[in-house]
Amino acid sequence: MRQTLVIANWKLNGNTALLKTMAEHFHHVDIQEQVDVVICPPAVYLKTAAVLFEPTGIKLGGQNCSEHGSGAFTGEISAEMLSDIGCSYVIIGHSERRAIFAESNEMIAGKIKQAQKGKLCPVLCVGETLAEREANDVESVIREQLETALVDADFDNLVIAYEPVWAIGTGKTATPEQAQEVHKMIRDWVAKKAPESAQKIQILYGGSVKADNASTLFHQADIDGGLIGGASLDTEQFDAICKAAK
Ligand code: G2H
Repeated sequence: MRQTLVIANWKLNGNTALLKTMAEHFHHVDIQEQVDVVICPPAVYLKTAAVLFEPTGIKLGGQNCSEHGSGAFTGEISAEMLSDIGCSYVIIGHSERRAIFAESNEMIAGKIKQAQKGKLCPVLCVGETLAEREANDVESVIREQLETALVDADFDNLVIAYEPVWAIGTGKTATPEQAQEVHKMIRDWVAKKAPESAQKIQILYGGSVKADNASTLFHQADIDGGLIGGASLDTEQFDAICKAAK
């Protein structure tokens, strides 16, 4: 039985006040028994978050890390640094990083390697655009993203997030059936690469998950939780999503 995992991706949002409100709320609400919860605020808030969330059992993650370990790479943050300040996870290859910051599958492969070397669990994001879905290319696009990013990866220390690009921040969500179909395809792919890991690996759905659609999505056979953007900035809504994962 896989543990359900809910990850908040704050993106370029939030502040100390929101961290305090969230931490205070989750200090009183016991959601940790059946659901693992991770919050990924902007990197500058991680140290404060580590102190505030310590009593809640909620874990922390970075939204990105460098494909390099150290050196002259101004502005970069390494996986080891994230680990050093208390992170357990790091999101890698989010579609916004791929599209806006031109991250290639090869760069993403380097980041996965650094994350695992730095003792973080990478959350690899994959997903197709609307044009790719309409051209019936979903399977080949996702297979290519998985194949290139996960060369030599440790499948026992990895989370995969399926995020159809057309559903991100648009209010459009994949139907539970559409999402389940892709999740099963991803799990079948893992089964071929690392048979012992296929039933253990957590595969999350992301893309306009809200309190009112979370439960149906999370109860699909191969959906093990969610990567939540916009709705994770609202304490009550995020709490409802975590409860839907129970
Ligand atoms: C997809 C998701 C979180 P949102 O990017 O990664 O964002 O829930 O706002 O669609």
